[in-house]
Amino acid sequence: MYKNLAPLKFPKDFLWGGATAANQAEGAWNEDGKGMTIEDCLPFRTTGYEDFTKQFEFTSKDLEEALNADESANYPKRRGIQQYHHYEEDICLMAEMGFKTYRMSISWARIYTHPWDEKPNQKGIDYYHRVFRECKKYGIEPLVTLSHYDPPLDIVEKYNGWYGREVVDLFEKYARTCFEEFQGEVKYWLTFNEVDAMLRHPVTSGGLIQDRFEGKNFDEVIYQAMHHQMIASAKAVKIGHEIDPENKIGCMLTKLEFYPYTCKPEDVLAAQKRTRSIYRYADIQVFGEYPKFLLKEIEKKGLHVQKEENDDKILKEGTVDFVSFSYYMTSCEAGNKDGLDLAPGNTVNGVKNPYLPSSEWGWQTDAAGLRVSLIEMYDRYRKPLFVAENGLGARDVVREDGTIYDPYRMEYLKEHVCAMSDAINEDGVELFGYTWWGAIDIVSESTREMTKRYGFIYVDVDDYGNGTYQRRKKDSFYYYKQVIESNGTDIDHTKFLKEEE
Ligand code: BGP
Repeated sequence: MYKNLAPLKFPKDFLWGGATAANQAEGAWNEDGKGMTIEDCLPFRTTGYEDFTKQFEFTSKDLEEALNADESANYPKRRGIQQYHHYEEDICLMAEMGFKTYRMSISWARIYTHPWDEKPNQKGIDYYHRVFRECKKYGIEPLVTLSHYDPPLDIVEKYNGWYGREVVDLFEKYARTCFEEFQGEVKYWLTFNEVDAMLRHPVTSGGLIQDRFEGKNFDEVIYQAMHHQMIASAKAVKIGHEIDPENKIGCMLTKLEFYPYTCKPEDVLAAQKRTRSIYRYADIQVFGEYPKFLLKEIEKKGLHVQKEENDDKILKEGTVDFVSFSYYMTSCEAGNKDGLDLAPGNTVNGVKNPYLPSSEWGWQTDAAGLRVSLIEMYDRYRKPLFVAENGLGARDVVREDGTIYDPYRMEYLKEHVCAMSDAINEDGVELFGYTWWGAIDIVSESTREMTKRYGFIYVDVDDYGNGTYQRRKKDSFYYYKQVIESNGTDIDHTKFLKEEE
């Protein structure tokens, strides 16, 4: 359990809040002119993934099945938690906790039914105006992700996802529409969620279905698609600044931290290499050019990444204002993993750390690792940092009296607040906000379960869509309210502790 070294202290305007993603929360997958996304095609599969690399396997056959599925089929992202019809209630509950900010995403397919449409889908635009109006009502600052794992299915089918260079222009049009339509309502933006993730799960991040690239080096396809996303991100940043100089636009990466399994130099080298790999693309978004180690990797793999004449200039002109990231857990890495226990993490497998506890899904909780990560990223980027995702997925139980007693979530939050405070007050890190992942229970990205619950607000729906969708405050709802009210200084959770049932 991480204990803070220095007295707890946060900047007076620290942006406390919570996060969701359109594809995991909105539901209403085919309502009011929304086009299909790849996420609408991911079926629920019995869980128990020990190997996280398997969770995103997806073929053209799976796509065919999804397109021909009837109402009885179980595609959890199609229903989410029906936030499309509950957003007022959800935002009101967030306001009750005292949120200063709400990180959410806009679904491209809701803004343009088909990405090539001349005109945007007015009903989709109107929905987000309503959401931002609710946020404003409570003084909650939206932090909006333009692309959170839900590329329109149209680009998958017509351009093979982000592999097609045409998608850059389509995304630029979408980004421009968002910046123009929501000017004055939104000033904090992120371009791509977990920008490095395409290298681990290309289907949801890039709309890349491997069997559609017969005869091609799929590695090369991914690096090409990543290049297109980098160009799109840079163009979006430039447009966002031109349309509203008030806009603060950040990148967002999956902050994974790999500790050397032993002090053997080979383990140290292996851990450094694996941790460094997550910075490949955030480096481009921050520094406006490919880092040497990524160029070296592309060269050594013998890959060819097609660039267009002005691409270097576009990257240089589209660098971000701040760096945000997701952080859940840490792993170990070893030069030789034979015989070592592996442990799953956020879309990765690592060597199990014998000194850390594990969640029911095997993710190893490590608040000190958040402090390590903050130091590492601030030293690397020297830009303001924002924790865009941090949270604990757990199996919550509704007790006899209807309450949901979740001391494990309070403890997780408590120690990560301590770690952030020390990073700020001991290590000089500039950190300006924190959004807990999932502000409210939502469909798990990797397993598509509801059982893996993150929220301070319980939603009555199960893995199969059964339930009332009624919202209910968990005990941790009141704890987070206390943490926010005290600006992170009153983290004592003992008054919330009860007898285990
Ligand atoms: C991150 C995603 C989020 C969220 C989170 C938790 O990778 O950005 O969308 O899902 O992981 O993961 P999961 O939902 O798989 O437990």
